[in-house]
Amino acid sequence: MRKSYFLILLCSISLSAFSQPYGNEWINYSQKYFKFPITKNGVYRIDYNTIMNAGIPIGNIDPRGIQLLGRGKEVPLYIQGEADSVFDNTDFIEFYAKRNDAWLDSLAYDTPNSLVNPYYSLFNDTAYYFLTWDTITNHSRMVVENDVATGLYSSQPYFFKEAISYHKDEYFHGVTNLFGSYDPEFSDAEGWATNSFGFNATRLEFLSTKNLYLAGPNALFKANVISSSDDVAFNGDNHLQVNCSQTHCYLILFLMVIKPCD
Ligand SMILES: [Ca+2]
Repeated sequence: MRKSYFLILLCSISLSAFSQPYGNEWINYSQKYFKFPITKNGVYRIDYNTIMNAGIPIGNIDPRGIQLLGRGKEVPLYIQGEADSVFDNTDFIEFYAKRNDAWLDSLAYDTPNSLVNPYYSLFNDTAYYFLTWDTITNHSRMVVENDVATGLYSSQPYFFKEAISYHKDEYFHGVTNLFGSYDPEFSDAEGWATNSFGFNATRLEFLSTKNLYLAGPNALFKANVISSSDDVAFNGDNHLQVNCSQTHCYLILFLMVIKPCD
């Protein structure tokens, strides 16, 4: 009877493993991939000498077949001089790349919406990008605009700009049990935030909104606030209150009074 249970369990694990993707299906094992780290958002250029020094046989590669992959997607490229199918020593590759923020971290949480800081990764700020090539000549490319009549456009009175302020001062371990142990999974209120502040303390945060256009529509304000009070053994858990007015928001930490049991 015990053997029967064992066989059923093995079959179950086997079916489960084959039915799920591994996450590396994007790799074509007949191609070579050169990987490089990105730690800062921005526009990057890879020139002929850099490619040669990396050992990529660029003399044998049609630049139209060059492809860049990063953060789970193909990255649109601008390749100067690729139309002649030869990567000359004055040609180059340009692209926009982003470091690793918390774009994938929500998957580590029991509840994805519990992600505290979407701008700072729990693990690493380095994203690796992969350069490869094949014989296909219609990979993702930047659309080149040659519009010279910019004077015909009228200027806009305003535009929306995102101002972001985030902190990575202290790591909060999230929900604890009655014994103070942390959940092994990533849980509510777990992640990087400001230093903690206690009862009756005040915390001020300033967000720069340079060149504010007052005649425009209202701005949208969003804040992620976590509370990690675990003071129940002495005074009862603290509660956090967030208040916003037309001009500013403020946080209040107040004490929950525990009514003694009858
Ligand atoms: Ca060329």
